[in-house]
Amino acid sequence: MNPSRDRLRIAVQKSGRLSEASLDLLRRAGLSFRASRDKLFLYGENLPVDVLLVRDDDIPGLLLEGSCELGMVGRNVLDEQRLAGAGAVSPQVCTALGFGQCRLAIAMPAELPWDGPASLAGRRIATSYPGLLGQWLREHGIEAEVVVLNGSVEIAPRLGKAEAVCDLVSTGATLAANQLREVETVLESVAVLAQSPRPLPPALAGIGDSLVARIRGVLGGDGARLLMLRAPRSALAEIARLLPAREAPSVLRLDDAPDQVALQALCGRSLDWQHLEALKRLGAHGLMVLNVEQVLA
Ligand code: PRT
Ligand code: ZN
Repeated sequence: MNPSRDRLRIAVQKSGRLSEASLDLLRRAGLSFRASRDKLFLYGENLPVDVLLVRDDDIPGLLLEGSCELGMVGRNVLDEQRLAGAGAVSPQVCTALGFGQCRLAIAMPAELPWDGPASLAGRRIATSYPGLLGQWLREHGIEAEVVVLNGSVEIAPRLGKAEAVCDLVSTGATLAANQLREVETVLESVAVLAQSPRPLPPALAGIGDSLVARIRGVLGGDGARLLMLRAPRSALAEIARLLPAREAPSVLRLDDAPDQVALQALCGRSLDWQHLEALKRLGAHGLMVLNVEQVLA
């Protein structure tokens, strides 16, 4: 950690599955940036925040050593490195980010018998995640040989290197193309916003809090809708009961119609046509639904 630093650093994947969504989230949190000539940094233009572009595997280490205060990385990478690390400290998860969903799963060639986890006993399992797989095997009391590979795990059975694999899966197409059958889930993963376990220097703490709050705000707005309507005052209680609202609606008095009110309610993504029709039946009119861009709690 450099105590003289007055700009916060956030690490994101330089080029890969998480890159675009990570940068998009930062833009939606209000950060605008320009690239450095060597393309390793994005300089924040309107906030004292710089984006470090790195391999995803480097992000937990950068957070641990304090070279970056925040990072966006798959839970799979974070948990694997936590298990591999000897130290007690590890980066803290601030929030899940809603992209990069996948699962670390065990798969076997379709022709091999599967009768539950015990079928893996004595087998060789190829993986890039020895820490997570090892933990799962211990939890299930299974002795198997873990074969560590850094890539192309799914072809290990065909090469005779292993009888099973433990790899990331999203659609399952890669497993199917290699005639592998998914049998167990070791970890459900998603990209997360992680924070360095080191205390932030005072100059950076406020910036960090504000960036995390903004990111939470963007995520909180995801799928949220603002419902606006007018209704008879007498129907208010029933309307409030029906709304899939996140909090109590705001009710405004109308000077020109004392028996009517205007109502605003922040609703989740479950607000649908059935709700609107039911509200109309209760006497609501002038209904409007707007998508919410940001929420700052
Ligand atoms: O270069 P760098 O080290 O930064 O990138 P990388 O190649 O290590 O990572 P990358 O970009 O492939 O993945 C980054 C992160 O995206 C992972 O750590 C996961 O958190 C997340 N993620 C989400 C995935 C997948 N989905 C995924 N499907 N990571 C990898 N895969 C691979 C999987 O390994 C397998 O080869 O996609 C294949 C399976 O996909 P399906 O759709 O056929 O099931
Ligand atoms: Zn990687």
